[in-house]
Amino acid sequence: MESDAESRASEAAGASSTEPRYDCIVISDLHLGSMVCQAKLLEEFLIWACDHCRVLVINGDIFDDLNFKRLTKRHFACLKVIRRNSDRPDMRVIWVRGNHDGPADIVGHIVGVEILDESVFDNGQIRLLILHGDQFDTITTGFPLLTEIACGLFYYIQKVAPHRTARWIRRISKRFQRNSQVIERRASEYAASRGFRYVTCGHTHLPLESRRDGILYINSGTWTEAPPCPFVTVLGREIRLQYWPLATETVDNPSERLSAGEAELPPSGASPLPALG
Ligand SMILES: [Mn+2]
Repeated sequence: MESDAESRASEAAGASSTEPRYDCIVISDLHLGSMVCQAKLLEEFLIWACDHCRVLVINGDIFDDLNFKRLTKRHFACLKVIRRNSDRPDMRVIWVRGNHDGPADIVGHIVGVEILDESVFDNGQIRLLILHGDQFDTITTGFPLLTEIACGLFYYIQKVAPHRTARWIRRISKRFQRNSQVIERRASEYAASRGFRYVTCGHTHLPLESRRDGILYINSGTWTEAPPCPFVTVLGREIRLQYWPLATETVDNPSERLSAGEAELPPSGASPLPALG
């Protein structure tokens, strides 16, 4: 029998039969094991994504930490979708580590798949550098314990008292937005130094598309905040930041799509709340 997620995903796929099969889809910051992970939506998205791309890249912070006791049934369901699509001849799943996952070799060993520090996607038209982005973060690399404490606190606040503390969160969010700009700048510089014109990171939890000195930077945000949840698609020479659930008007009017480099704002209702990478 079809699960709820499967039937919702096939509904979405049916509604979007004009959706192409993407060359590559990138998502990041799933944070499986955390109580703010949008696991139900993620499972539905993964089922759809596995049928709509040739390469699926999970760009870090797959897990919230290596305490797998925190994974719920729904979190395991997401892993199951990935695993059951991992051996297909027509699709590849690539795992890139994030700061919450721990070292690539350790988490790779536990999960039983190869986990990379960075990855390159190349369809002959777009060469995309894919890495989590914590490498460029002076806060998390400089103060790991502080980051961990603040992260726990932030999740708690989002879960327990999201409205009462909204003002405080907005105030501290300004600081993280600045951090997001640091990562955008340093990732773009790094990509340029390696001869790339396209780079995607996660880590900041703030979806973003920017162009700097001819480098297109896309941050794929997170799946720990209120939907719609962001993901990056590559098709031919077009690279885009999109949101799940898919906006039907985008599907109905493919000609209205933005081409690479044009900023696309999240649909109204998208939470601008950042979280700690
Ligand atoms: Mn993260």
